[in-house]
Amino acid sequence: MTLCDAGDVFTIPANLEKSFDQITRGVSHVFSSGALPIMLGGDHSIGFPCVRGVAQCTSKRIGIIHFDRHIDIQERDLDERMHTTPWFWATNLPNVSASNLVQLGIGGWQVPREGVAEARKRGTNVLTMSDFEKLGIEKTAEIALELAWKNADAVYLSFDIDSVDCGFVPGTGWPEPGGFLPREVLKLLGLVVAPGICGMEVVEVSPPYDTSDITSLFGVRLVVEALGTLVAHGKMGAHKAIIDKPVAY
Ligand SMILES: [Mn+2]
Repeated sequence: MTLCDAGDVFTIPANLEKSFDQITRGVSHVFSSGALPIMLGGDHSIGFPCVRGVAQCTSKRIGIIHFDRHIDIQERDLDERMHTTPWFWATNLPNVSASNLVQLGIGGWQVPREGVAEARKRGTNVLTMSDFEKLGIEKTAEIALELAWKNADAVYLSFDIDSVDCGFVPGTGWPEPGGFLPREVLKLLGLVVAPGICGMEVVEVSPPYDTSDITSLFGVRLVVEALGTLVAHGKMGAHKAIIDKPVAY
């Protein structure tokens, strides 16, 4: 495969809305070229503009598989569309249905009631860490794929690093004890990526909080696992089939 580091999107961190517009432009530019966009956050607020960047290049329906300890679907937080809100806005997009949003590993100690109420109202698919423990890796992947791909044409992958137990990923803003273990989440990730993805983000990695770069290394490992899986299953480039709309800048 040919890899290209497209560099940083030029954002204004103090202006979320302007940053969102910049991120959407960057992602749609990469996606519409036929390349598979992989975004390294940044906090989880980028989930909305990243999905929007892909979604505006296609008339097809997009599902989302979301690894996180947090539900991230309340409308606003401190009056802003910040990192607790991306799926409220992403599932408002015309071709991104909440019924195709699958949220894996939910149940950390920072899951606000507004978000839980919104997820219930919209009918997103939540598999908590307890569900995962009962179901096991293969069954969880099977359910996630069935729901994310139901009447959808492509699936976007969002991976919040805090879905992993904080003992393995200290470099994050919301460290959560009791999350996925590295080996099991790498296997789960590979299983859900196997049928193909139309984009991927790894968010909430915060190098200033990290120790010996272990969180960054795990983030890289997630990307490598996804890319290797796409190649192994002949799905690298398959996302190009859904590009059917010109992008307006
Ligand atoms: Mn999170």
